[in-house]
Amino acid sequence: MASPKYLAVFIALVAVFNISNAQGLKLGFYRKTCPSVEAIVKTTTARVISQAPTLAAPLLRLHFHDCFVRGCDGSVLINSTRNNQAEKDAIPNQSLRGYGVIDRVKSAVEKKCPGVVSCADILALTARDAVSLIKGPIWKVPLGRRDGRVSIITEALINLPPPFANITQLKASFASKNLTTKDLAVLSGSHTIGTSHCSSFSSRLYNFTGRNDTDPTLDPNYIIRLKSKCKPADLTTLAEMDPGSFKTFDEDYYTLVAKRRGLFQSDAALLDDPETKAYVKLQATSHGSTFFKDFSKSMEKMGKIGVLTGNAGEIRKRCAFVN
Ligand code: HEM
Ligand SMILES: *[C@@H]1O[C@H](CO)[C@@H](O)[C@H](O)[C@H]1NC(C)=O
Ligand SMILES: *[C@@H]1O[C@H](CO)[C@@H](O)[C@H](O)[C@H]1NC(C)=O
Ligand SMILES: *[C@@H]1O[C@H](CO)[C@@H](O)[C@H](O)[C@H]1NC(C)=O
Ligand SMILES: *[C@@H]1O[C@H](CO)[C@@H](O)[C@H](O)[C@H]1NC(C)=O
Ligand SMILES: *[C@@H]1O[C@H](CO)[C@@H](O)[C@H](O)[C@H]1NC(C)=O
Ligand SMILES: CC(=O)N[C@H]1CO[C@H](CO)[C@@H](O)[C@@H]1O
Repeated sequence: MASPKYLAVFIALVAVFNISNAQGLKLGFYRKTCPSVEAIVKTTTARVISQAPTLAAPLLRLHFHDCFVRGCDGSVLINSTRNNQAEKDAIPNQSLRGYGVIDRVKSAVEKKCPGVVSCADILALTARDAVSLIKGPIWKVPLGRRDGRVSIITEALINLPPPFANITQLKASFASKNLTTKDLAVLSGSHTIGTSHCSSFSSRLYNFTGRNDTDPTLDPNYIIRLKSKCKPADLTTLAEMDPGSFKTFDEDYYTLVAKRRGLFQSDAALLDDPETKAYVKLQATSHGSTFFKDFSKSMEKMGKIGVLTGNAGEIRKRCAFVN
């Protein structure tokens, strides 16, 4: 009788199937446990964005910073404690905003379905809704992320590419998250919204190689304009990344980069690789013919990085604290 052997194979298959199932996110994950979650997130986000459209950018960036450090597990939201310095306190995070919005959305969801929806899922939904509310694309957000219990300051520095990263470093950073060179070109288009502190790019204006020089890859006319906005050693002024339309999600970013007016070295670096360069030129000349479609696809991929599912992690009650 071969049945014990078949039984073993069957059990093994079930185990494998269950594991791979547990690792997947699902559309409508909360259909039974919190059917109104997407509506609550959307209404609350819309209320915020209609009053303060500039908050859409930081909400999108929060999701990115969450996903690139320990996966999309809400770890970016955890506060430091006496014994632990969290991601929040790392240099790249010092310019993050929007935590209050996430808390507000989470409270609204908790009121309806206490202890059910993770902060990581709320972050993913809020980022999506915020972008779509400022005329950006809308994308599917499969749900079922669980919240992590760990947030470590040094991991933010290691995992988030700095604004002075070159193309090799950027491609490697994205590849380490299973994102492609195309995803890099596409997701960089996020810089069509939002603002940056002068300090994130002022070396390009004043001291590029330590000899009081400028970055030769930056349009000299644009340098004049940026210098009038950002004085040397200015740590507080904010510059619009896509001047004139920094509150609207559009394809202008690629027009700027193609004109050598990308704000960061990491933006300019997209012209240093044949694939990313071709993408920039295509979107610049075709008025973003495929940008929204591409962006939706890449955001869905980003939202799946290193997620915790099944029984892993927890559903945090308050996003700033592990339970
Ligand atoms: C490719 C590598 C990337 C680098 C080096 C980078 C770097 C930066 C820096 C330095 C800032 C300005 C922070 C400040 O000084 O205030 C910024 C802002 C921003 N980034 Fe990125 N970023 C990258 C990719 C992304 C991705 C993938 C997204 C979203 C999916 C994103 C979304 C944003 C948004 C929306 C802002 C504006 C935030 C605000 O207005 O507060 N970035 N980024
Ligand atoms: C978490 O820390 C932030 C500053 O990093 C602070 O503004 C906020 O009040 C803290 N949250 C709570 C609930 O203590
Ligand atoms: C990118 O930066 C790394 C580290 O500084 C350096 O080793 C590499 O040569 C640079 N690559 C390019 C293409 O500039
Ligand atoms: C990338 O994909 C590999 C192989 O599928 C997987 O082992 C790894 O965990 C993934 N990394 C991330 C950050 O998702
Ligand atoms: C310019 O950079 C060099 C080398 O990093 C540094 O020693 C110098 O202090 C900087 N100059 C100014 C004006 O910040
Ligand atoms: C750079 O500029 C600073 C401040 O204006 C000046 O003190 C320094 O001597 C200059 N350094 C060089 C190498 O020109
Ligand atoms: C929003 C936030 O938590 N910002 C923190 C970033 O890190 C600095 C110092 O490391 C803190 O002072 C900020 O509160």
